[in-house]
Amino acid sequence: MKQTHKGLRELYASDPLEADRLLFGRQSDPLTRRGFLSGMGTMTAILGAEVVFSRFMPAGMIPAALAEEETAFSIPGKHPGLIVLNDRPVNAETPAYLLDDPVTPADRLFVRNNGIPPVDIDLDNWTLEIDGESVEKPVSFSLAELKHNFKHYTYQLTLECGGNGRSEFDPPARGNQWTTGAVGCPRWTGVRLADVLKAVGVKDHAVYIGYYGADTHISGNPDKRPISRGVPIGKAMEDETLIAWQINGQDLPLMNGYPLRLVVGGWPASTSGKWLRRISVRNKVHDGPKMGGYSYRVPCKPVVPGAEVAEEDMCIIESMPVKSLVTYPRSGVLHQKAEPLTVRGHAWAGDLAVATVDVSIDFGQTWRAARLEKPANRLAWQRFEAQLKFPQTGYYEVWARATDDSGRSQPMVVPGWNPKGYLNNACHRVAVKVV
Ligand SMILES: Nc1nc2c(c(=O)[nH]1)N[C@H]1C(S)=C(S)[C@@H](COP(=O)(O)O)O[C@H]1N2
Ligand SMILES: [Mo]
Repeated sequence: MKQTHKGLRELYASDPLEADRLLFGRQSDPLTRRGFLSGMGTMTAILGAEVVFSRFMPAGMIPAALAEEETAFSIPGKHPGLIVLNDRPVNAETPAYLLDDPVTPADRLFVRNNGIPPVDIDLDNWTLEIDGESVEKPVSFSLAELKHNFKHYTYQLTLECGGNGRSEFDPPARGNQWTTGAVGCPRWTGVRLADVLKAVGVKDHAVYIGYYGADTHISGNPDKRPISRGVPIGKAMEDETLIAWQINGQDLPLMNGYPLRLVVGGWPASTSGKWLRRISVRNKVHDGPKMGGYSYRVPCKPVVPGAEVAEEDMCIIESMPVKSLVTYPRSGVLHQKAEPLTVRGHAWAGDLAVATVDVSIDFGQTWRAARLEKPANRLAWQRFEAQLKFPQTGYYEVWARATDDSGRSQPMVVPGWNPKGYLNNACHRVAVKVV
């Protein structure tokens, strides 16, 4: 929890009123905190409870629960075991051992916010606008219309942040220091983006879609958007690309985009817009915030670690690369030598399927094939399992390596350095002490 609250404590030390504004999510009278009373601010979300007497709390004073380094707190609707990497904005990842379920429970799905989530969501007046240069005529749907007018589909879809694994890059890349836990694969229910776009009428020259959410910029500037990304029209029109309102049969958690979000399986999760209010069908590559520069883009050609790369030599990340995660046993486990050890986890490969998963207990000298299940549907992760025997007592590492159906495997070491630390699909390793 050490790094967890650092940003927040620093901010309270340097600019307490600004910290208040960011965390409580609205402007207030600095003396009375009036204005914090209604709605759910980020602070409420972080503390997991409303600050009942917030009106009496001196302005600019950090809540004790956050000031104390070791105090455990969790994000409402989220498993307390998630590791909070940043509280400004809220970002939290899931330890590998908590991702063991074949279908990720909603409370275990990571959270990646670029801005401040919306407060006071009014479902009756929530609309989704479809507009842009490449629609016949802009159309607005209420939530009820969206749910009523189109057929519902449920798919299990892998959502992985493009920056998952960033913490391993050297030289280090700035941004959330994700280890392995910015990934999950719940079952999503919604309507096909393609059905909605076809109903609205898309022109032939459509190139890209871009989303707009109801979250606000971390600076508090209402004219700035935290993020607005998208995908080429071909990906948008795939059967599995959903406008979803449910995870595993329940409303989306607020932090995962309630009440409506895009889900684009297999692509960087930054394309899956949360708190979805608007989709623009563009006649060019979408140009919203975090589409250009170094955001979610990597050098088009490999570069030397630490190199300066010109913006025009950066390319947008599309399908995510093949990857796997050992979710059982938990790293650091003690294991009895006489017993075989069951190792299991998931493997996924962006737009592709996983063909094989191999495991090693001797630092990659020898590998053996794990049993690999078929995905529940296209773009869902696949379960693998292997029984391992250990020749003698001692320290081992179990390594897992997946290969996609085009023949590409995960690298053993951190792959292609890039300025912002995306696409680290190196093999996952867990420590096992055999006694
Ligand atoms: N409106 C909006 N959509 C967003 C984001 C955001 O900050 N705002 N973050 C994106 C990024 S970078 C990721 S990795 C995923 C994270 O989804 P999750 O928080 O549900 O796990 O949401 C994406 N969609
Ligand atoms: Mo992300």
